[in-house]
Amino acid sequence: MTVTGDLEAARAALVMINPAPYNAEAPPAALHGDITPTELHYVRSNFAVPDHDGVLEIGGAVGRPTTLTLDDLRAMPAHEHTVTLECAGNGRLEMKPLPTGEPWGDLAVSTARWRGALLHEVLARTEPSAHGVEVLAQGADHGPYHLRAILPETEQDNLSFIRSLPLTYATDPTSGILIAYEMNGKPLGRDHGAPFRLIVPHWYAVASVKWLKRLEVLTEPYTGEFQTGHYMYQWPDRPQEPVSLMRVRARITDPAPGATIGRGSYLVRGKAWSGTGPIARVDLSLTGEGDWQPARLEPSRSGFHWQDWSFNWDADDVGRHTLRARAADAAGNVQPDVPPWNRLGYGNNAIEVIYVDRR
Ligand SMILES: Nc1nc2c(c(=O)[nH]1)N[C@H]1C(S)=C(S)[C@@H](COP(=O)(O)O)O[C@H]1N2
Ligand SMILES: [Mo]
Repeated sequence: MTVTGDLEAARAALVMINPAPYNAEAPPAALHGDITPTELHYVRSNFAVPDHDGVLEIGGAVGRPTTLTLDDLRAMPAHEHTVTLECAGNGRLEMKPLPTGEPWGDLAVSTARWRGALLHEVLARTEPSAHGVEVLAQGADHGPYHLRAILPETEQDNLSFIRSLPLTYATDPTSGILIAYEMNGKPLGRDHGAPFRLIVPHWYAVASVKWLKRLEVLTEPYTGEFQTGHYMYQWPDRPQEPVSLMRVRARITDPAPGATIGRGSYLVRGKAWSGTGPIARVDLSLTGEGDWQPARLEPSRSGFHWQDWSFNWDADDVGRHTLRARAADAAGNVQPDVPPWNRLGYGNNAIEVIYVDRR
């Protein structure tokens, strides 16, 4: 099978948002289980899938610049984390006026088992300088970029995907950041960052740099296009802020929007997640007007991935019903009623509303 054929097969079950660069949402079934099967995991790429020579360079303000191969990473202690990734642009389509950017519906979110070496253990080997402030992570992907928010004209023709993380966060063992080489028990596929990528739990997935090529310890904060141009919340009424931790959010996975179900008892189910703390509660509204009632919430299993919730909905009144689910996390963050509009359309965690008919 050709490489193109492999990619086509890997993409068959997804809902395409953009053919090139390839961006695709997950189908609703991606949220049914605890783990999203790899072929149902959403894909978001800013450039075409690159070739990667299999070598990771680590340098900058470090005592021991290093290069690592896949075998070197595999020789280190392996850790597996189940992590929910959500694109910061998920839900953009519901923002009005519609911001520029990929027109994501609500399914640029998925959960997989990621296995790899711990970033802090890799960095420790290179002896980062005491003057280091950030770690830059560069993907092997690059190309022309015409959506630039800050770049001068001259740099737009060949841009690389580069992000940075605070060094204190990257070297903190509790962050759980991986240089992952396996997804759901198999080597990473090309769309998901082969041969290895960062997985940064709790952060919007823009931080999880795919096709990882270079790590560099910096003594000054990084200010590239994907750090301080795009992936910034440009609020209409307050200073802009970088996109970082995922905002608290609940989704209803059963019944499906617009479904017709019978009378009597029905188990409404869903997922909830947040980058700013475990989910503390999920409430359901069945009237469209508040009257919030607590759902049963399953405890967080890994701390890095979505939690299940359910609600026994007993109703004998036929006709159309409005269901809303609202999550709050342990840090006290609660979902808003309307999308928190910002110019580039990030972080829409507005309460989901669906209609369901009972017959
Ligand atoms: N190298 C590279 N890494 C990247 C990106 C990219 O364009 N290039 N996109 C980021 C964004 S915006 C998201 S949402 C996630 C998507 O990861 P996935 O395609 O495995 O779901 O990858 C992130 N890592
Ligand atoms: Mo994203």
